[in-house]
Amino acid sequence: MKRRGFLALSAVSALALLSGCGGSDSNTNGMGNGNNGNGANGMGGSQGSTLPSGGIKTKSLPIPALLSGDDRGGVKHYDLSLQKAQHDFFNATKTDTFGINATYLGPTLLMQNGDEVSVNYSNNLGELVTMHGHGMHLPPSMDGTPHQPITAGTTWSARYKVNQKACTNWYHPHTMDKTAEHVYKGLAGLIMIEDAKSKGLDLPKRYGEDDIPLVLQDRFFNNGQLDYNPSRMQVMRGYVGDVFMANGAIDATLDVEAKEIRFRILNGSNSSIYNLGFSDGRSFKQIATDNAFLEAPVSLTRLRLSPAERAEIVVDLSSALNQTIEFRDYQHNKTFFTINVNKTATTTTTLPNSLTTLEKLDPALAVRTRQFTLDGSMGSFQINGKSMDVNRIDESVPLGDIEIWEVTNTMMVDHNFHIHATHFMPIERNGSAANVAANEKGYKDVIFVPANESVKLIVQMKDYADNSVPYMYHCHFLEHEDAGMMGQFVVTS
Ligand SMILES: [Cu+2]
Repeated sequence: MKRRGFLALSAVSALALLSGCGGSDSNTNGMGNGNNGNGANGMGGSQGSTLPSGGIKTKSLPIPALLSGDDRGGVKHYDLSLQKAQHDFFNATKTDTFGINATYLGPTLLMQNGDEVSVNYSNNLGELVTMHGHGMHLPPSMDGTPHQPITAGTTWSARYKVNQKACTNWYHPHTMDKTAEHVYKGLAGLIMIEDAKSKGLDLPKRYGEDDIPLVLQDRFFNNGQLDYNPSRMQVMRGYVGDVFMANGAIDATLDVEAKEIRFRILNGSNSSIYNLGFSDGRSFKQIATDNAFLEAPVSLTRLRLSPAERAEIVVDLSSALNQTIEFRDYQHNKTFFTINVNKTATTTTTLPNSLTTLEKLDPALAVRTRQFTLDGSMGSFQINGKSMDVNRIDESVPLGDIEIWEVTNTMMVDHNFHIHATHFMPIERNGSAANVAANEKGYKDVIFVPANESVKLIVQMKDYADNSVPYMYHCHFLEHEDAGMMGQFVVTS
C-alpha cells in the first residue's frame, strides 16, 4: 500500500463504515468456528476467503521450535534464516509464504536476562527487509528499524546484552512501507526472556506442555494463497481476515494435562482487536503485560489485545479432565483452536499471589509532557500532523528524564501506540486514572487508543543515548504504520 494511494474518509463515510459494512462477524455458517472462508468483508479489497476444495489441514497446535542460543565465545547466537517457503494450511494446496527457519512464522528465542546475545538474520527473501526486536531494551543501532536494512542475500546481527525483566517479546519486520505485507506473509516469532525471579516462581514452565506460546493472527485466502489486498476502507478500519489461526494453524487442537496452563499470547495480527476468552466462560488470571509480570495476577473472563500487545495468562484446568474448551475471539466470534483436557497432571503448580515488584515513576517528577495526536488527512495517516519521514527526527528525549506522553486519537477509528526501546505505564485514560484497567497497570510497550480517546503514559528513557540513530514510535495497526502513522525520536545524552 503506497502512502499516497488512498483518500481520507469523510466523517460521514467513516460512520457508515463503522455501522456495519465490513467485518467478518456474521460469518458463522459452515464450520462451527466460522473458519470456512467465503465471509463477506465488504467495501472492496478482499471479498472474503475462498479456501481450496481439499480442506483445512487438521493439526495439533504447532509449537514453534525453542532456540536457547548457541554459545560462541560467551555470546549466545540465534541463527535465523528468513526464507521463501510453502506452508501447509490446507490438505491439497501449498500456500506461498515467508518463514523463519520454518515455512511460516519462526522459532521462539529463549534469552536469559544479562546474557550477551547475537540474533543473526540471514535474508534469503530476495528483497530488502529489516527485523525489529519488539519490546527489547537495546541500543538504537540494534533495534532493527529502517535504519538497519538487511539487503537480499546478506546477514545482519542484532548484538546486545539482555537488559530487562522476564517477559514475552517478539521479533518482526519493520521494513519501510512493507511491514504489513511482510508480517502477513509469515515473518514473526516470539522472544521469551527469563530472569532469576521468574525462574523461582511456581508457574507452568514446560514449553509446549503447560507453557504454551500463542501467535494469534487472521488472514484472507484466495484459492489457498494469502490474499493481502486491503481496500482503502480496510486500511482505515482494519484489515481483519475471515480465517483465524494460532501458530500458523487453522482449527488446531491442543491436548493438555488437567492442571494450570500458561499461555504466552501475542496479538500477531496486522490490525485486529481481539477479545479473548474460553468457550465455557471460565475465568483466568492475567500474569504479565507486554514487558513484565504484573505485580499480582488479575482475574478476567475476557482479555482485549490490540495488535502487537502481549499477555501471559494462567488458566486452571485441574478440574476439567475430559472437557473440550475452545479458545475464542469474541470480537469477531471466531475460534483460534480447541483445547482437549485429556491427560492427567504429571506435575502441579500453584499460581503465586505476588509475581514481581514494578518501579512506579512519580508523575509529579515529570519534567515535561509531550503530545502525540493520531490523525489522518488527505492521503496519509499522521502523528502531530506529520507522516513518517525516515530522514526527519521528530522528538529529542533527554536520557533519564521522566516524561508524560499524552496520546490523543482524534479519528473515528481505533489506533494503538508503540514506543521502541523502553516500557511505559499508562497513568490515565480520558483524563482519569480510574479508567486504567487493573490488567494495564504494568510495564507496557503498546497501548490501545480507541477512537476519539486519549491516554497518558509515564515514560523514562534509560541507557543507550545516541544523538544520531533514532528509535520509532507508531501506531501498530500495520496498515496505519505503513501509511505514515509513525515518527522518530533520539535519546540524547
Ligand atoms: Cu492506527
